[in-house]
Order: sequence, then structure tokens, then C-alpha cells
Amino acid sequence: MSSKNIVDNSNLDTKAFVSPEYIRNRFASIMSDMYKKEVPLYGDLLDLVHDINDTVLSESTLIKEQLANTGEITRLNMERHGAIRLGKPYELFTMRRLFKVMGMFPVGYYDLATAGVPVHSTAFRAIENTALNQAPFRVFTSLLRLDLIDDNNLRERVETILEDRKIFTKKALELIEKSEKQGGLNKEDAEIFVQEALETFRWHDTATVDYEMYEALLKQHRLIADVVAFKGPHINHLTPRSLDIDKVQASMEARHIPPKDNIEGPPTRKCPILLRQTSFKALTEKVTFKNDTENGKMGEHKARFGEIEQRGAALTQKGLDLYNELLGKTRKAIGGSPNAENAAEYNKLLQENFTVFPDNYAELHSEKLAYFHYFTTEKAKNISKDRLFRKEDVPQLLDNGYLKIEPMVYEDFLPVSAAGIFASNLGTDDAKRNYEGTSNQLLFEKDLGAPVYELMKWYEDMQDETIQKCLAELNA
Ligand code: OOG
Ligand code: NI
Repeated sequence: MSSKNIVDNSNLDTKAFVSPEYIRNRFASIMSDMYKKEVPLYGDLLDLVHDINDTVLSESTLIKEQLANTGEITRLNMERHGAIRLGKPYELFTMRRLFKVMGMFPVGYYDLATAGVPVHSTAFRAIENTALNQAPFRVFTSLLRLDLIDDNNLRERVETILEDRKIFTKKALELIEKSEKQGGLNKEDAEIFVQEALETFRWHDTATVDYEMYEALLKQHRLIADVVAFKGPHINHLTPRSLDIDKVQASMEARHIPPKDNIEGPPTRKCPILLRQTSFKALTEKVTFKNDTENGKMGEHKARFGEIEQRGAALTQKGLDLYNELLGKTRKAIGGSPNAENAAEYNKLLQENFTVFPDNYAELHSEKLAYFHYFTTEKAKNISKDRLFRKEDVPQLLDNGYLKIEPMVYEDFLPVSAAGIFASNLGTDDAKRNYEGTSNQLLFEKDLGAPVYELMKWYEDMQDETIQKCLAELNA
């Protein structure tokens, strides 16, 4: 931790605060240790991903330099995202406050109901470039949409069950409040905070409902059972970042990690875009249902799995529109989501359809399909200072070699991919469900207690920041 992150609190009764980055990394690390114990295949997957990342970095100086230039190299092997599913507005509201202590803010709104999953979601993550590089941990957070349960009687019973549940420890709530009041936590409090916060994400092998209720919930949707039948929002996967997801997918079987049928997202490319993801199927875990302990009756539940991702360039709205068009066309041609039978055909068609998407950074830049970081070059040190450079001069400065660019990595998620990941772990019948009703960002933000950061604007602002920094350097 650098000294600039320590705020001077001499006027408060506390010792110096630790940075949100410190708390976030500490939390990500104890969460990863917990998940390794709970889901041992996750540990095997981490080893595989790190081995392949090492190989890619030793074989490609280009990728290595690119990641060094953008500052991502330091974060690569600690990079992870997780996912949780919440049951009621209070839980989402308080989760926002909890994540804020770790410097994580809600970015983006994802509506998954249209894809047959009765939730809407956001991703909590850091929002500054340096903060992201120091501690890249993020959590895809979904809230159950009770309004989509069509059985009135069941919906009321679900509301009663959720009303009573308390997913945060008393101490965690106290420390959230303390952090809000003081503007931070000291090291001692931060350690207690991360340990207490971890309790919320822990797996519980005893359900809060009896078997009959669990079955009724399952019949509505497997996801509803996963949220409502348990004490808390157990972390359902943790995802490391790979530099070559095709290689990971091909090597999983050899390490006895059963992969899902296809990789979600864009096809394999020389210049990766957005996000490609694959996962291993959820484990079958033993669960004791309420009132079952006396007669020893036990059941099973499937929820927790492992996932790997490869991140590529963030796309502009124009790039994203093209991506959605080509993905949609491919899915339509094979009749929806790919399955084990047509995965090969799907991949071939996807690759073919994407040939119209430029696969070199120069064109992705000139066609304004992707976002970039701008840097000044060595040559820029000798630039003549007889005029002021402005934003309009940027293309010329690039052509003349005073500036260079690197792709900006996509830090977020993709709704179609997320639905595919949900589906592969929930069973296909559920994924085929159709929910009427429109997405409801306003309600989500009301429950959250704050607006979400707008995705596109975030990238636009980041890109602009790097341009302004370059101009300031050239004009200095
Ligand atoms: C979240 C699925 C979405 C991703 O990487 O797209 C997700 C869930 O299963 O709760 O994590
Ligand atoms: Ni995920």
C-alpha cells in the first residue's frame, strides 16, 4: 500500500485509514481461499489458468507489452469476479453500502428476464483506472424479481420467508456505518470488517425451508429455490482471467474439470473484443432441509460452479451494435442458444459471421468500434512547442507518431453471455421460460438506493481522460 492512500485522520479518534483497494484485495483474497475449500475444482481451475497465462506471456512479447502499458499486468493473476443473487430490496441496498467500504460501485444495468432468468442485475467494481489495476475484484449482483412469480400464493409465502432473513452480521452492519461516518476504516477495523462481510457469502448446507417448500420453489424456477431456500447469498462462482480461453477450454477435461458445451461471447480473434466465458457445471451438494434433521432425510442442491473468462477490447456503441447483430444472426440461424449437439456448427457459423468485424487495432480505432488508451511516445519529447494541441489534432498526432494507443479492456459483463452462464448451471428447461414484462431499471435503482453508472459513458470518460493527459503533456 502506498503512503498516498493513507488519509490523514489526526482529527479523528482513529489511526490512519487503509485504502479501499487494500480492503478490496484483502476481501477478494479471503473469499478465494474460502471458495477453494468449498469448491476444490475452483483451485484446480486457478492452477490451470495461471499455467496457461504464464505460457502466453512467455510466448508473446506483444501481449506482455500491451498489458504492461495499460497497467493490467500487475493485476492479471489476482483478477477475479464473483456472483451473488439477492432476495429483497433491503439486501441490495445494504450490499451497495457494504461494497462501497471496499471502493466498489454499481456499474451498468442488466435485465435477464428477457433471457428467461427472473432477475435484474448490476456489477459492483472499482471505477478508476489505477484502482482497477490495484484491485480488480468485481461482483455480478442480481436481485430476484418477485413480481415475475406467477403463482400468487407462492409469491406471498416467498415474501414472508425473505422478510425474516438477515444476511448481514451485526458487526458488519456496525462497521459499514462506522466507515460511512468516518470516511474509512483503520487496519484493525478493516480486518474485522472483511471477516464479518465474508459470512454473508458463505455456503450453508442447511436450508431455511422444508423439502416440500423447496420443491415448490424449484418448480417455479431453480434460481428462485437457490435464493429463497437458504440463509444467505452464497457466492456461486469466482472467475479468474485467462489470456487464452480456447487453450483453457481444451485443457479442462485432462484435469478432470468438465467444461460447458461452448464458450459464450465473440469467436476466437487475433484482437480479442469484449468478453469470452466458459464454466464447469455446478456441483451437487448435500442439503439438510428444515424438520429433516430428526429423521435424517437429506436432499441435494446445485448452485455453485466455476467459470473462466478472457477479456478483450471495450466496444463503442457502434461496435456493440455490430457485435449484437452478428451474435443475434448466428443464434437465430441455429434456433437459439447453442447446445452440445450443435456447438461445433454454432462456432463455425459464429466465426464466419464475424469476418466482417475488423480484426486489427488500427481499423477498430479508425472505424470507432473500440475504446483506446492514448499515450505519448518517445518522439513526443521533441515535439515543437510553437502551438497549442487540441483534441482535433489527435488523429494527426497519432499518424505522425507523437501518440500511440492500446485497447481499453472491457471491465463489465454481457447480458446474453450471463444468461448462458445461468442456463448452463440451472438446466435448460428453466432457461427456455419466457417472462412477460419489461425491464425495470428505475425500480432496480430505487431498491439499490442509487443510480448505476452508465456503461458507455464510463468508457467514453476514461478514453477522454487519457487524451486530456496526453494533450497536457504535449502542451507542457
Ligand atoms: C451470474 C451469472 C452472470 C457472468 O459472468 O456473466 C455472470 C449468476 O449465475 O449468478 O457471472
Ligand atoms: Ni460470472
